Amino acid sequence: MSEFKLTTVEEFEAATERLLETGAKVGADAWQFRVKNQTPHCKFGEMGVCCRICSMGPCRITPKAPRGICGCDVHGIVGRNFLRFTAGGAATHSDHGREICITLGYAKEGGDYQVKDPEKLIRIAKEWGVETEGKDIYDLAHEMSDLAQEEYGKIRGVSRWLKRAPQHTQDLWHAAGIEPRAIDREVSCALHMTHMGNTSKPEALIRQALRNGLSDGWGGSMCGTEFSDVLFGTPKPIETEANLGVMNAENVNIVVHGHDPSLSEMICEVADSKEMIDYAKSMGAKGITISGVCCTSNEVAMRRGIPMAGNFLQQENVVLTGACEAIVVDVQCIFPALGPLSKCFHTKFITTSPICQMPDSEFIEFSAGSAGEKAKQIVKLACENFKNRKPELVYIPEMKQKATVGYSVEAIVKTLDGVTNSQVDETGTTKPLLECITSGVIRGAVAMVGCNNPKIRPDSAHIELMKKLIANDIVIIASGCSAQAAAKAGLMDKAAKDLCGAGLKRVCELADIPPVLHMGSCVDISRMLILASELAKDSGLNISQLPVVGCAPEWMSEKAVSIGNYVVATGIDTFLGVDPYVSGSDQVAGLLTEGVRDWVEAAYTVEKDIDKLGDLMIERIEEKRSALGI
Ligand code: BF8
Ligand code: SF4
Repeated sequence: MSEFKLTTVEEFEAATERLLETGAKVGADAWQFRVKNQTPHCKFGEMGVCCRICSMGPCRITPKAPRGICGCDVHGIVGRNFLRFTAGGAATHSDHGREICITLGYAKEGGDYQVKDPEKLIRIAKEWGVETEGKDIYDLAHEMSDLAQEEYGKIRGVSRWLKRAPQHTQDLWHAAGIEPRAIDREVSCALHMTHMGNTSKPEALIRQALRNGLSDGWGGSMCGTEFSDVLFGTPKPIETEANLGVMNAENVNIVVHGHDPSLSEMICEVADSKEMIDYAKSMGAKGITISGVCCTSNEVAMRRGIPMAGNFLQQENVVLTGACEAIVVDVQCIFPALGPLSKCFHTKFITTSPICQMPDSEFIEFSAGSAGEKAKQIVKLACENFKNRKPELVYIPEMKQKATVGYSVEAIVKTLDGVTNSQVDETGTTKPLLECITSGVIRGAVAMVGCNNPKIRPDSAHIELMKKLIANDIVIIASGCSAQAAAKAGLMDKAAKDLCGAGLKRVCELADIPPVLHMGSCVDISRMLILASELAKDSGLNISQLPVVGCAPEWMSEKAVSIGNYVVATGIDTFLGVDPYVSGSDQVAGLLTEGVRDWVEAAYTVEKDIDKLGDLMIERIEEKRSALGI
């Protein structure tokens, strides 16, 4: 048996260095160089004290200039900026969710898109009070597609998904006046509130930030996750691999990047056909390798075992291998840098969405109605590009790790229930997991999420924190680029159990799971909300009492702030390694780190010292255990 060893951040960096050498030969730029030109960053921006929402400004708050021209103080400016940041993230996740709801409307028997999980569709329909008896599954899919899209603009009531939360949580939201209404309305309302001459009271701005976050997590993102499962299947544990070594020098390499699985699913489907594999062979390749970057990668890894080439700050690296025939992107987290970079190589940079158009890309518009045909066009183009590869520029770092991914809530419940109950029951509960927690075999759980950010040595915070937490018998549930950092390091290999404390190691052995569970993309953080809700309901506790915290140590995007807000608003303390541009206002920072606790029983902690961040999480988990007397 070969000995298991994690891949270190130093090894990641050595591979990147080698790739940057290739880049230097062809005059390629990279984020490592651009970051030098952009630092030190503007202090006003970092503190959140610059306002440019009207053309009397920009106004910057200093001790000598304590108010903007309109008279707004620093707290109003910082609070407005924070709310706008949230609205950007909530809109982005939710619009992705809407696209999935629209795609559901195109599902048909034998079509490009089909209902792969009819049971889940029926379950959601029943939850929403829709008659399912005797109904054709595709008629039901179309009816649900309409209803889900209506969630974005309904004229009365609150999000349908809120009912999934424990009653206590729903009561808190009601009392705090933060139950999200129509999904689009909360984004509009946030932009309205932050227009010149509207709200400048921090408390009102932060309340709306939570509400807008909730419209994402318990609205748009939940639509995205749930209906993606209906269309593409609910993830189950599946083996895959991660890191650049998953690319194959002898094959046509297509890298899918972005977030919306509608495109990547179709590319995978088409690339798997004999017709396309033969076509690749006719172009001199041995076959086709699809790999992924960012959340699109998480989506297809969870459902198809498609390997993960890397996460956010590794997106340029895939092109620098010189072996990428096409990088095909849908939406979000895509570096505009890929345009000019692809021009230094033979790589085709293919944009596909009107939402994400970039210079120096080839735009092949993708839509649910013509999905199969467009996917075929893209895969063919990549195959034809194989002959343009410059062999002298090809270098793929031999670096990859095995990973078991696909831990949806359904899969976690089934896996753990299977260990304790000899008769696996389809409607299992979270009770076995709760027993592990209450007995102390597992001390608690951390939801590790979010991005990379050059402000933090890439992946180091994710990996170091995970190692520390699992050694302390804390199980990790990961998503987004955090999940990919774990997979690249080897923490999603079942053999990583040897790095755990004795309790968690035992659970990993009995349940045959890795200590870091891959729960999907960033919209899939809605799965974490459901898991927390189920744990609370099954234990009779409030979510805020569970020894569970959230953590985004390397976050960078507006989406991450929206996520942070809905995780906190759901009653889960959230730990950040990067400041959300609020240090300029003690009132706003105070609300976020303490004040909101009065409304939702949880708050943020911001700590840039990553080791300390880990200690603080462990401390919080132990505090919650003591409060419960466990
Ligand atoms: O939505 S973790 S860098 S890829 S924003 Fe983007 Fe951040 Fe990665 Fe997915 Ni989420
Ligand atoms: Fe300045 Fe007020 Fe205009 Fe902001 S809204 S730019 S603080 S005048």
